[in-house]
Amino acid sequence: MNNSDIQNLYEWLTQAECITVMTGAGVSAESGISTFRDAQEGLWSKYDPMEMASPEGFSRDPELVWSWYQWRRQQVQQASPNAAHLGIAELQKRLKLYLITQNVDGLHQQAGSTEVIELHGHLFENRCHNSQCDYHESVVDIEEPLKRCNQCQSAYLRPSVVWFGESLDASVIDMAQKVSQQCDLFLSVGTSSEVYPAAGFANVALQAGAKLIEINPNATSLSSKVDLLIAKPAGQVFKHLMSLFDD
Ligand code: BJW
Repeated sequence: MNNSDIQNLYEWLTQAECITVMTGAGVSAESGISTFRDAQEGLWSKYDPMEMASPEGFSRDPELVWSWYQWRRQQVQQASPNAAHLGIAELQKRLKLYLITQNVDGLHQQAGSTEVIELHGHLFENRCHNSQCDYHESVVDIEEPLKRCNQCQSAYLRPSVVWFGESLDASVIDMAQKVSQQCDLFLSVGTSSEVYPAAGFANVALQAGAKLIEINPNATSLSSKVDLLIAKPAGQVFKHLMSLFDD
């Protein structure tokens, strides 16, 4: 690891007045949770996103999609926050830092982060697939089979996550937009920056004059625009970074 990159990261973070961090699946990779687009192990190398993460896919085969999400819930239930989740939570205690995540795994909250702006929903919540019905419930039993909604008695319950073609919660988008515009440092961690509107928030920050930093072992469409690129796994970077706060 290049020590001067981590030293720069430390200095920019501690000198910033307001920081916004955007995380994606890569921040949870070192906790053993699959990413989506990594070539070898990413979920989309084995599963078709339009079958597993779209309302049309769920309507075609609800049993298949439900069982895939139950499997993902098991994977997350066995995982713990890694040094990146823990480091971000610690930074939030010391600095003015907003956290936006595309992840649905809840590991940032487990690590101690608060007021997390969750763009794509929550894995451990179900909601009714009928958009006219407002039924929501927390997941208690991750082995429960697919079931119909108790409230409307007709549609199936589904994970309370945002699939392709579905709108994100308007208040959540507004909040993400606001904190991206406000910050003077935007840190992108472990996202391919391919999925919108999430991928657009770095550009919002850039246009508002913020510095951009990316932590990702692989190049993304954001990499050419950043002021500092740290091409290493996020857990390793945060472990090193947080040791500088102890000195
Ligand atoms: C590490 C690491 C380590 C590995 N350390 N790093 C504008 C332009 C073009 C298209 C659109 C647009 N606006 C909307 C769209 C359509 C669509 C979209 O963006 N499509 C693109 C793919 C082309 N967007 C939508 O449909 C969104 N809805 C919407 O905009 O509504 C209005 C609308 C609808 C229709 C048309 C137009 C407007 C909804 C998007 C919902 C995304 N849902 C998912 C599933 C969530 C539930 C679940 O978890 O199952 O969200 S898909 C999946 O992708 C998931 C993720 O949150 C999201 C982003 O993935 P992420 O986090 O970036 O993961 P990866 O795997 O891609 O990348 C991991 C990265 O980590 C890699 O770069 C690695 O290198 C790195 N890494 N190890 C650090 N240790």
